[in-house]
Amino acid sequence: MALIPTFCGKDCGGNACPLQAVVEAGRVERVRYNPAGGRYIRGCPRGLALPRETAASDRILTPLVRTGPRGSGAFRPADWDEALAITARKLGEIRAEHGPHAVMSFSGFAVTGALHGTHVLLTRFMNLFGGSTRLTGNYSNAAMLFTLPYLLGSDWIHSGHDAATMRRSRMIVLWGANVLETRMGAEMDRRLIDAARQGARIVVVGPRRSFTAERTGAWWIPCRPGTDAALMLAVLNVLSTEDLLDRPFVDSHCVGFDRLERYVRGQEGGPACTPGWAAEICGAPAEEIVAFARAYAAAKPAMLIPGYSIQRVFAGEEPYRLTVALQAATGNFGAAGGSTGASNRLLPLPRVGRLGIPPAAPQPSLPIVRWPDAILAGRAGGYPSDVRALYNLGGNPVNQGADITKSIAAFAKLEFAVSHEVFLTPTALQCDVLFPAATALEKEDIGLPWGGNYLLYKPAAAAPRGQARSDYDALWELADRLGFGAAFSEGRSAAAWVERFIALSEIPDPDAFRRTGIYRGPAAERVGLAAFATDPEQNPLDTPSGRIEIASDRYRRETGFPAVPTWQQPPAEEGYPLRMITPKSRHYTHSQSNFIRLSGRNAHALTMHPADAASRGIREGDRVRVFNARGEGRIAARISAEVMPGVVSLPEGIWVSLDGEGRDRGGSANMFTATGGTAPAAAAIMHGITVEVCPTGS
Ligand SMILES: Nc1nc2c(c(=O)[nH]1)N[C@H]1C(S)=C(S)[C@@H](COP(=O)(O)OP(=O)(O)OC[C@H]3O[C@@H](n4cnc5c(=O)[nH]c(N)nc54)[C@H](O)[C@@H]3O)O[C@H]1N2
Ligand SMILES: Nc1nc2c(c(=O)[nH]1)N[C@H]1C(S)=C(S)[C@@H](COP(=O)(O)OP(=O)(O)OC[C@H]3O[C@@H](n4cnc5c(=O)[nH]c(N)nc54)[C@H](O)[C@@H]3O)O[C@H]1N2
Ligand SMILES: [Mo]
Repeated sequence: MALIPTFCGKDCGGNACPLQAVVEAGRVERVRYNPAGGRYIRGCPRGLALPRETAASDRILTPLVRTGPRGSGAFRPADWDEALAITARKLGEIRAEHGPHAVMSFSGFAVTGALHGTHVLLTRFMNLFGGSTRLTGNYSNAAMLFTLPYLLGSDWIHSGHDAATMRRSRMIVLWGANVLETRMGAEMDRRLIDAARQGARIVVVGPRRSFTAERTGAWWIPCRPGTDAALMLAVLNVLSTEDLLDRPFVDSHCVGFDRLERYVRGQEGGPACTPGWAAEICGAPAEEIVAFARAYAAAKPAMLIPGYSIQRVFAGEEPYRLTVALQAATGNFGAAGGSTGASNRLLPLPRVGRLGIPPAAPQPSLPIVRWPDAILAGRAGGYPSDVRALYNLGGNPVNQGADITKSIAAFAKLEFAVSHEVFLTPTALQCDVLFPAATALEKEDIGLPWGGNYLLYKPAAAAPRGQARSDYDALWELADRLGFGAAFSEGRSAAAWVERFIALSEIPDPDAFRRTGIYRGPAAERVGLAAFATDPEQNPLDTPSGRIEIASDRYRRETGFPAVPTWQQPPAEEGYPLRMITPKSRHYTHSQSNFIRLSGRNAHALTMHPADAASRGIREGDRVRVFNARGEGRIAARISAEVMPGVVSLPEGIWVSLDGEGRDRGGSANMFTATGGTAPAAAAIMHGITVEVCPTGS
């Protein structure tokens, strides 16, 4: 028996958590937590399921070539030679006839790591191919990425907070963050539980009393999906009118806070953002908003951890701008035990080499949420290119992008589509060629955590099953056939790259790193933008004013939206009175749900409030019809007051399974989402979706 350090390397909220594979006779018998991570840097049950993914009976084990209509599932096995030859020929022909930009590059984020990270691998490949139509942003946090530079300048990339500092927090506000399920770093969950035990007050704001709220005994402040900006503005109103603001901090660190204050007091033409005003919009009682504002102002330091959920809604830019304003208003910005109000992820990792992306000539690009529209409408519809082929690496865009019906129509228009996959996913079913991908346990790599001061190492715990190959090896072979293999690989095997990345790193003892699987960076308890917070004169931010730009005229000029964050009412849709949220499930990573079996209380279901169920004649366990203008699905109902009235919750990630009428029987959330995105960031909208639910048969 051998114990081998490993990690998942998935875009799962942890991204690199120390695990250990128990290997017998070349087979991974099981995976357990790697004790080298200590008390806090821990894996989660999803990591323990890695052997199930690798050993799954429905894994793709040979290259496949489509023989029936797209989506039919008719494929024949092929050998690598043939599958590579078909792909090289098709891509080569399309490039010769229409130019490289006729290929859309869906460089997904499903796999992370210094070498095998799918986003970098495919971007590197396509840039050497001559370019492609690129998809910008991501489904996770595109509104955050858009707004933070206006507030914090280029310093935004250091605006994270370290989970280790939670022990100093007297209050931890999880605003739309469900970290006991989404993790947001391998350390967050245990640190949060410990902080709660030591007396930090935990507050959860959102449309459902989440598992995190339940487990930490949190104060749950209900807030309807997509209405966080109203609630935040009301908190600022109370802080301003009750003189609870940290004025010295605001005066020395912010510009434009006075304009925001005038706005929340109703001195800019709009209504005053009073607790009563916000209560009508967000559903939290006015007295509770007042009580929260007072408690938040009194508890110093207070950490505010925003979930990405709050910006994956209509006008999601605004709440994200306001989380930063709240942390500044209370003087918690950049304090130990406080935070900047931005993502916890934004702190530097220890230095290590990683695969690079060679430059490319300017290429057409568009926001990722609109990929189906770009294929369907092309240049005639105002998109930058006419796409004929799609290369997908590390994504399941049909299931995970918005509007599945439209996504399938987009695939129908393609001449050629190729994926590297482990399973026959809804996207894979639409492809012409599938390359069998090696799994996390079958690859050597260096793990780059989601906000953490450490690095992980894993050797391959087992040889790839069947004919599976790592994405790196497969792309190298394909690059060879297209004439740029040497540029793609720089002559290095996967093992040689990992060796080089370690040589380029700050790791003093590579042998220990390889043996234990972990290297910890030296500085403990890092605080994002602490130097600026301590002395803004000496350490100004890289913004035009050197301060936090609470009001940004540049934002107004460049986007046409107000300089200060404001409340923007999401549009209602006649006939669809319920608001759907589509949170992450604790049990699986996005659509990597097929090899996880859930039953009983954990089974996939649509959760609705007892009042909404009763008024529709729906009982616990009934299969219900869920629909809106974009699609329809059937799914079991779960009835619980853990969601607010008017809200239904459907975990994202279950595979779509269409019947002959185009209705889903699987329970996939993206039957209902739309591809338009937010404005101005064009970020995905995946919460607060308007739907109606009724019993089947009606
Ligand atoms: N288990 C698991 N964890 C993951 C992932 C996974 O696939 N599985 N994926 C990872 C990835 S890639 C990402 S980007 C992150 C995303 O992390 P988040 O975006 O933070 O995750 P969500 O589950 O979408 O939202 C968190 C919670 O916000 C609440 N919520 C929904 N809408 C609203 C709203 O409008 N306002 C407020 N206040 N709350 C709302 C929901 O109750 C939900 O549980 O998660 C990471 N963590
Ligand atoms: N409704 C709704 N939709 C959402 C979200 C939501 O909250 N609600 N969340 C969004 C977010 S934040 C994100 S990040 C996206 C995630 O969307 P995706 O990244 O598309 O989702 P995944 O299911 O994690 O991964 C895609 C595929 O990668 C495959 N894969 C696994 N390992 C490997 C490998 O080693 N090599 C290769 N080539 N493939 C591999 C898996 O089998 C899986 O099919 O989903 C978004 N979609
Ligand atoms: Mo994400």
